[in-house]
Amino acid sequence: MTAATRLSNAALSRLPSAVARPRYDRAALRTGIVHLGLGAFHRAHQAVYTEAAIAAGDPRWGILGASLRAADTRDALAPQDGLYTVCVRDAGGERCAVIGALRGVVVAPEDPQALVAAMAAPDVRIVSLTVTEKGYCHDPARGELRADHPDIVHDLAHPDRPRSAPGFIVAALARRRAAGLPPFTVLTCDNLPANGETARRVVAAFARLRDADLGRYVEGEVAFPSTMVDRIVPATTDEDRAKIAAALGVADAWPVMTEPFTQWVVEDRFPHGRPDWRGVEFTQNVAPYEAMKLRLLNGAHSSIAYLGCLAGWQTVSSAMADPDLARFVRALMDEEVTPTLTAPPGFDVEGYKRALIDRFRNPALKHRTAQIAMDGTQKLPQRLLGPIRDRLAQGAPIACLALGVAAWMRYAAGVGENGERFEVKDPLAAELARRGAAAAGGPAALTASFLEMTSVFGEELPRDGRFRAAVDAALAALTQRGARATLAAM
Ligand code: CS2
Repeated sequence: MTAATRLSNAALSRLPSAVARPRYDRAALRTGIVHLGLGAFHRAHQAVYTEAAIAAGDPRWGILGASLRAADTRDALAPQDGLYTVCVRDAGGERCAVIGALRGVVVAPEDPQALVAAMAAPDVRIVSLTVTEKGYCHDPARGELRADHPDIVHDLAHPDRPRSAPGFIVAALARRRAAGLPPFTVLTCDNLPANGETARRVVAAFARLRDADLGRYVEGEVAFPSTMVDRIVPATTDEDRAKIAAALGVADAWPVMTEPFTQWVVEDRFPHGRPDWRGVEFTQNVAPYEAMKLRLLNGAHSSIAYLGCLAGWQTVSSAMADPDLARFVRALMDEEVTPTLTAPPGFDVEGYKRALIDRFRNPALKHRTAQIAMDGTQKLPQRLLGPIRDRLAQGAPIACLALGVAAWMRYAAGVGENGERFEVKDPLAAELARRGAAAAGGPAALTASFLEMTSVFGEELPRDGRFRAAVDAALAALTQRGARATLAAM
């Protein structure tokens, strides 16, 4: 890609008229938000809402993005002045918009102190996060910070050169406090239960480990509103890049592809101000929205992902084209998950589920099952095990939920139905591989070994005979008959 053919400020005026673009003065933007974990999801979701608030006339909310690991996003976006395309797709076609809210990208490991300094700048009012479940360095079953997590151990030893999200947040808050500046609001946008409260718990725990007074400051002075975020954003492919280049007439090294649907429910607690986000549902209680989304959408997603990887369905829409899988998803939602939910007041749960099924069927998205399958140890507790606990407390059956758990076990053991090897991406991948190999004796041995992972399953659930029996039965069926025949027989 040569510079002349690249998306940039200079190229904006030459874009085809159908492509939306920033019409405001980008040079007048200030940085009001620092976002940790600048992945495709943030760029297709929160940044789009913020772009609209800026376009409506408020230049205070430009975004500085930070990558906590890799340099690839910065390398793609810096040569194009931080501009990138959001492409919204469904069966009816696609619409492109170039987003201008991103003012720059920093790669934290290259210069951690520069990121801390940027977060401590007076104009910054919000530090938002999409660092994925594992970015909280916590024990997913209990939701508590792991003081023995390697990044936390590192950050306690080097508080001014952190690696982890809690490490950066606390370093910047300490710096602001010392400078007499108000704290920023910490806005988590990850798919965690009670995500604001969880973020507060791990950040405050880390601060306390640094010093008790700092811990009290975080607990007393910093706001951590909860959010429910929703938009399906598959990983961008080279084919997508080629299509976007054709639509724009210039190359975008990292456009993001998404669906028409978007939802953001936010607890309205921003003591230091926030953008006038339109289309966001502000509420005092995010919990019912979040349970609904985590259990219906993400719980179904993970089940589809593991069953799909086993059965050879590479995308969610191709899996949903199988009538047995589609029936299973409906049964999972209707019979087992819905009875565990308390819908938000006035909310149409039936309509929500119908829309979800349509979203899963969107043939234009090509959302890969292997992408959703990653990090299962961090996702299972809130997506499948929470509803299983509620069902067991109601004395109700869990066959569908247990099949999702068993499919994860079969997948996480690393070998597919035709002997193919899965590349299991998970922070606990080494332990999963060890347990998978040691349990070669059969499904019962595999269940027994995986259920020893208390950071995933907790202490109580593995002792529940009903849970063990349901997972054992599902895993035996998957092992003997395969995923497709198991679904057909359900
Ligand atoms: C998916 C989510 O990859 C995954 O685990 O379940 O990223 C999902 O697409 C989003 O939460 C949708 O809002």
